Amino acid sequence: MKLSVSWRASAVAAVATATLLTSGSIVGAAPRAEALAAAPDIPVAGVKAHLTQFQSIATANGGNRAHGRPGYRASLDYVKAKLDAAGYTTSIQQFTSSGRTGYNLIADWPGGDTNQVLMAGSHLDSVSSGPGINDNGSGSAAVLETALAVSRAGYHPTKHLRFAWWGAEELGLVGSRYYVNNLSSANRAKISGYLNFDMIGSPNPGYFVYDDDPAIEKTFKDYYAGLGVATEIETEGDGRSDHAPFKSAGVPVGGLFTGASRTKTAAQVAKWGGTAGQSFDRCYHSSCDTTSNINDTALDRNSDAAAYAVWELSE
Ligand code: DTR
Ligand code: CA
Ligand code: ZN
Ligand code: ZN
Repeated sequence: MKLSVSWRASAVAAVATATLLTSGSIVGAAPRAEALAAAPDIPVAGVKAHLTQFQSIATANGGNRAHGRPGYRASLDYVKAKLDAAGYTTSIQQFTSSGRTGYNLIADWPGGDTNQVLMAGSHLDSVSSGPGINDNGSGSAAVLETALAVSRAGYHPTKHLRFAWWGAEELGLVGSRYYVNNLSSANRAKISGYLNFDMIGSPNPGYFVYDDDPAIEKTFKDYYAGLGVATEIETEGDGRSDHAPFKSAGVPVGGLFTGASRTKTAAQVAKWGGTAGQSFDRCYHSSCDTTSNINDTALDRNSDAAAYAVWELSE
């Protein structure tokens, strides 16, 4: 669903009115007017343009963007160039896994209190069997477009913003674990939260919210409540993505997920549409995980939710 400006204005007005009418805390879920008003709509066309680039990179490099293969480093170089041009301070963290060199890309937005760092990230690597457009071009493209939206808006929140694209997640959360393990305890303590986006455009989508940190969970659920879209708690992957090393280190984490190889139930179809008895993503870890393996509505909604959470949690 394309969120028009009028939708946002009326939503802000509604929240403001509700505040006036109740003159107390609003019971139930409603996005905070300030954050809703501030967070920009993320153009899904911009997110899809990054997916097209990832697809081209995979096609030109043996059909994948896997750890240790040329397609991964080419994907990282693409993302880095966009961020450098947008004014980010970028750094590449190198590591070795399974005898091959891997890389994390870290992008810091200048400004904010560096004692309170809000992070958002996604793994950039695919499996070796395919281009990995939903898994996880979708999360990588959404995080990139959110970072570019921060730059376009000239947004300078209270907290310091840091974005990350992880290597070798498919080998076992290798890049994100390497990053967390190499933080000093002092620097680890400065991270106020980590938001993870891994598979957020599945073709037969569900809308799942991580239930790790209550405040982050509420932020995402409030956003979806504002859209009138039901969510479920993410249960398929506790510990199965890059939020896990941060959680193990005591960092508050959260994130969004649209489903992988589990099948969608009839009850879920009733609230989300799609096809019952079919996987959320039939091309999970397969060669068919291409740009045609994306649900644009899910990608759009989750990209907007990512931006809303970054604005809301960095004030
Ligand atoms: N580990 C992810 C896929 C995955 C499976 N369950 C979840 C839950 C939450 C996030 C991601 C996942 C991968 O294959 O990259
Ligand atoms: Ca959008
Ligand atoms: Zn995967
Ligand atoms: Zn993944």
